[in-house]
Amino acid sequence: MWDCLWIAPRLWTGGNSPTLVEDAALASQGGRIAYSGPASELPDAPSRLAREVRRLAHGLVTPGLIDCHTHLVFAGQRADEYRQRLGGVSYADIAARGGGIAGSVRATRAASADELYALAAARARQLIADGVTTIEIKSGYGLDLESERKMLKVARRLGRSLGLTVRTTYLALHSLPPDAGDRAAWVHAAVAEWLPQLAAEGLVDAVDAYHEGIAFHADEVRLLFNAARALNLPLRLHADQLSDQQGAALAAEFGALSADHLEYTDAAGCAALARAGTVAVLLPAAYLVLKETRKPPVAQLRAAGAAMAVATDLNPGTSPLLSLRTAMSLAIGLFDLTIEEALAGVTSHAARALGIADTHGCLAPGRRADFVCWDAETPAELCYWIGGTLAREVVAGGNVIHSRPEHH
Ligand code: DI6
Ligand code: FE
Repeated sequence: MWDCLWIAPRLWTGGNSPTLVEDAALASQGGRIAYSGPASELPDAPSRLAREVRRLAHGLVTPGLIDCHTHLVFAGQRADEYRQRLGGVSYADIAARGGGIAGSVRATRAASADELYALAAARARQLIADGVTTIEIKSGYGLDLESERKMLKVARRLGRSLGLTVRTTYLALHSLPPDAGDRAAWVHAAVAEWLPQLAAEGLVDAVDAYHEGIAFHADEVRLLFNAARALNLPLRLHADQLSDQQGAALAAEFGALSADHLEYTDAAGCAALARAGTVAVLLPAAYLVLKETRKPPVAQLRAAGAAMAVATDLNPGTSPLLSLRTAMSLAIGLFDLTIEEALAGVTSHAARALGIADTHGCLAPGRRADFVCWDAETPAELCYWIGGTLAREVVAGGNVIHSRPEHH
């Protein structure tokens, strides 16, 4: 007997050959998908197949959405810097004056774990309420062992208590903290001391660095990547966002899961990503908020055959975006992604970017039962409607983790 059988007018499978199934059925058993396909091909009457049968009168079922790049655990906000930037002060100037990431580090260090959890849970619930069932969460606003651990523990707790999949990333090299002292000694501590400890505590699913002129250089990123490799941890990289640092090529050289941003990546970098199977993660809200003019080379990535994902980059400085569907709309409107690319970018390609493509990102038997019932007729509507809440019911691991209150 299956745990639950959902009958829906339409189901979009996602995956390598996405299919739109009319008069569909989806069964879950033990948190995994037991059946996905036409209701007419079910082996028996629904009531004999499952303990519970749920019939949706209208709407569309898709895989749960995957936000593969967020910094959603932090305290405080930086709306004052937003105002300064609108007045013409640059992001780099604000950072040089001790604002920017350093401001979020001060607030995050000062917050208790419970305070940090409450703030982060409120943000995660907003993502979930519009269809997200998997979130990658980076540390990087702690920048000392104790505060990085606090952030990563909060991320793990979010996964446990909200019922969704959380993949943690130790963003070891985000910004040199004001109290760092000697730069090389601080980098050594973050890479050679804190990383193995946090990994041994089971808090690290991957590592990341902010590779940028105003942040960390290639030599420092290499130290981190080699240390992570020795621990068998996957890699990701903030690459070529504000300047061409040859970051995509560096990520590809190390076989990173993803290279993210990529505004300044050149043709060779695009080809390297494709060859290495490193996913190109596009973050259009950061581009919008910083009023960037240089766009990521989407046509070259496409031509090279690189997989593209789309994420919110939810963070207090450059991307205070609380809707993954809006990131899809922005990726289409600003970066010329197709609707199909945007859909793959928050499902199967996002799963690849997190190294969980075997279990997440499409509605095929054996995968985790993560899916969403939308007030929509077609998958295109997920990006066509900008913002709002279209998700009626959000299911993760076979459990309903969000139901939209109905208004009459
Ligand atoms: N990701 C980051 O880590 C930086 N930009 C980005 O897209 C900085 C985030 C911040 O300003 O807090
Ligand atoms: Fe980021």
